[in-house]
Amino acid sequence: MKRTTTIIVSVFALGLVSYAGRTVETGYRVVDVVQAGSITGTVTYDGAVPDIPTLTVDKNVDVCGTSIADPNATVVNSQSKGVRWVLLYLEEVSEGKAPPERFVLDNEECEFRPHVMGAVAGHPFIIENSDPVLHNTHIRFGSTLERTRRTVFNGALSFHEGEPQYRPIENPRVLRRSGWIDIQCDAHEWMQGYGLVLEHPYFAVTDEHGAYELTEVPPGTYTLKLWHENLGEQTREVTVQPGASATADFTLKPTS
Ligand SMILES: [Cu+2]
Repeated sequence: MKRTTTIIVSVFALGLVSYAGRTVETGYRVVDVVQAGSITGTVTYDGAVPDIPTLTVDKNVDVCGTSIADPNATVVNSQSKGVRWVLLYLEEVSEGKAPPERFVLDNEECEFRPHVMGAVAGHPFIIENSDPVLHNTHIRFGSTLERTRRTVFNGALSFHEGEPQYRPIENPRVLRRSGWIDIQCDAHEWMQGYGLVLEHPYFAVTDEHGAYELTEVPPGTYTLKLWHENLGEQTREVTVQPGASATADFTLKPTS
């Protein structure tokens, strides 16, 4: 899996984010976006819709079931050919809209939900466990192909046994710097997810129809990047006119 990490270098510390008593310097400043525009589009697959392999489960089958759809498979909508779990993000945005209050990764039905996500450095990152089973979420910076992978979170997530409903556990953690992250469950080897931590909130992940939208974008010209775990990366220049919506559709081809 190829990943580009050039986006994450910040030369100027423009903003400070304070969370849980810690302060994180970032290269991004929150401002009122004047005449904001947006970038929307669809990512479609140019090829036969791939089958999703079924994996056999032999652990915690009472909760996880005896099989699970391979979470690392390429997910293509059979009608629209839209590709799900494609991450799109802008490079080098120095100021703009406020990030969401928090980012949530859930362990649910023995999968990571979402499978691919974006987050903003220095902002609350919540790991939940919605399953009545012990999960062990392990987050590392860098891709699985890199040898120097630093663990940023490694924690067993228990559950509330004996209650009529299991409550989510909230473990607020701060991802203090930007970069790609791998998310694995050390208890269930099929559980895998990916994330990109940025200094700004201009990213989106495609839905089940391959659609995405970047909202409240300050007018200007940007480098829009696309990443899919199996289908690679693309880059495109996109200009957002004041108050207007720009369209950027992509096509992904099968890898040989
Ligand atoms: Cu697990």
